[in-house]
Amino acid sequence: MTQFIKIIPLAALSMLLSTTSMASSIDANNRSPAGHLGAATDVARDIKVTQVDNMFLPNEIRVTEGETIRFIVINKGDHQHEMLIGMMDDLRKVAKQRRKNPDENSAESGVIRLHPGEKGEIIWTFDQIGEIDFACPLPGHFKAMRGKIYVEKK
Ligand SMILES: [Cu+2]
Repeated sequence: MTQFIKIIPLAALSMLLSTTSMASSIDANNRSPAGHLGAATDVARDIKVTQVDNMFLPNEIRVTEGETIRFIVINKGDHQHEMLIGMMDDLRKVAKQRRKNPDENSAESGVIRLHPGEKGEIIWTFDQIGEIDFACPLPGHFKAMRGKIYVEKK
């Protein structure tokens, strides 16, 4: 019986340790370090992003920690393009899905698909300092059509 009681705290400790080491990519609230979809009422400023074949202009953007941005995205290319905000691992996963099924309707948050000449927007809140990626995950575009968002200290 004594032995049984001793085992429990050890097991609990090892569970705690493994949880802590796994938590490096996702925070305690299960949120992506890239941020999350924001509310229109929180928008601090608009940033215009133009899509061409196959590039974003600009492809480097600076924002401040906690800031909510309305990205106004215009497709000036001759092909469909998407804009997806996230950590590179997540973008790669979506790009892989698009290779399997390019016409699949995007269910991911923070993604927009535009036909040539179309305009759309993504409202996004940046929670943490760091480097966030954005890209067009469509097949043949993903390697070239990328950009960086630098989230700086307030
Ligand atoms: Cu594209």
